[in-house]
Amino acid sequence: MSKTAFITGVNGQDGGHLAKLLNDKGYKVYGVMRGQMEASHPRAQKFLEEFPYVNLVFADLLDLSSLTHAMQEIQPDEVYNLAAISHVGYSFRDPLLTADVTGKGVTNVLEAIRLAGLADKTRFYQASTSEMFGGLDYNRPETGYTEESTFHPRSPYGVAKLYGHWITQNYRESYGMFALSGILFNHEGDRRGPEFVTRKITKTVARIKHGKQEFMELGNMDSKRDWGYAGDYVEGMWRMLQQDKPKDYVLATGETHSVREFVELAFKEIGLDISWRGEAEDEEGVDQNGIVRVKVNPQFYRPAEVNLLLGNPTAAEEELGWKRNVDFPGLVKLMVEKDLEVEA
Ligand code: G4F
Repeated sequence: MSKTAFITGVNGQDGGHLAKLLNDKGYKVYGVMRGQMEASHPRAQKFLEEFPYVNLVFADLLDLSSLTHAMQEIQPDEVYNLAAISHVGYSFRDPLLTADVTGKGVTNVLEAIRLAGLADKTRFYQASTSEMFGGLDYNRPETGYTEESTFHPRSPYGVAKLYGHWITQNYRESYGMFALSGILFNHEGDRRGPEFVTRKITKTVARIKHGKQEFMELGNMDSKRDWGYAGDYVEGMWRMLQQDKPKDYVLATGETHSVREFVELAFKEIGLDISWRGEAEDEEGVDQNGIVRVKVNPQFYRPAEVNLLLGNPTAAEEELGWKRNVDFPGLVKLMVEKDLEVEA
């Protein structure tokens, strides 16, 4: 008998990668799309063109009854809670909605599983995040954050995710549920939304190559992230739920790179060498022909910033046999190549 999976946030970046992975593994896949949409809604139609094997469920993370009905009907073996307000910058503008969706929404999904009488059957994955660590000097180990590192979130998003992380642990301890969190460092790819810095850069580089734009505007370019490929990370999510006992894991590459380095590599893909002049808000990236390609716009700064993220995936590698396949240059290349096609 094939297993049944239920994915919230199925139309997000990770949702798409995971739906494909689970379908390839023979799962029957259900995915939640938010709100009162019908299957005939253009957004649902577009999604189904790419993922015809996903059974769409119209429920809402803020609505416990819709989730409970879905659990009763579907009786999933595995639930992956990927839905969230996931843009850190946006969470400063709408901290309460972020708390409701990204934080309280996790309890709604856990409660729905429990109320449907599935606490002993259904395995639950929570999408926790490296944003919970906060990147502050005092809690940053030389070898990268692990499952044991201290949390100090630096955004309403990070705070809401930390609530989701602890409530997952609480349901595991209180009700004996097979509930765990994957603490994932930044993961990107050709399904990434353009509001995130990597996709914004690769999309703009492609537009510059095709003569549609002359330069890009960015915020903090000193920020460093541990960037991996989302397609590799969903395999790790699945492996976590196949363990004998529920346990949280970090997924990361173990390397960290600045936004500036990402910019340089992306421009190299279209034959432009960027050099830098000026400082802080006056910094500019100039190509070998003297044309300004990168400017700083403080509009993209955040009220509090996570300056450096570096993860240590040793436990996941040793205990789950997980490893990433795409390295940093490979990630930049695949994203630029995709955007060169899209923007052509
Ligand atoms: O791409 P970002 O918006 O991702 P961020 O904030 O690291 O969050 C992502 O990774 C988390 C895991 O650690 C996830 F939990 C979260 O959901 C999301 O997927 O920004 C990366 C860095 C930041 O330091 C930001 O300040 O890039 C800096 N940045 C500089 N200029 C910019 C820009 N970020 C964006 N989005 N846009 C800019 O123009």
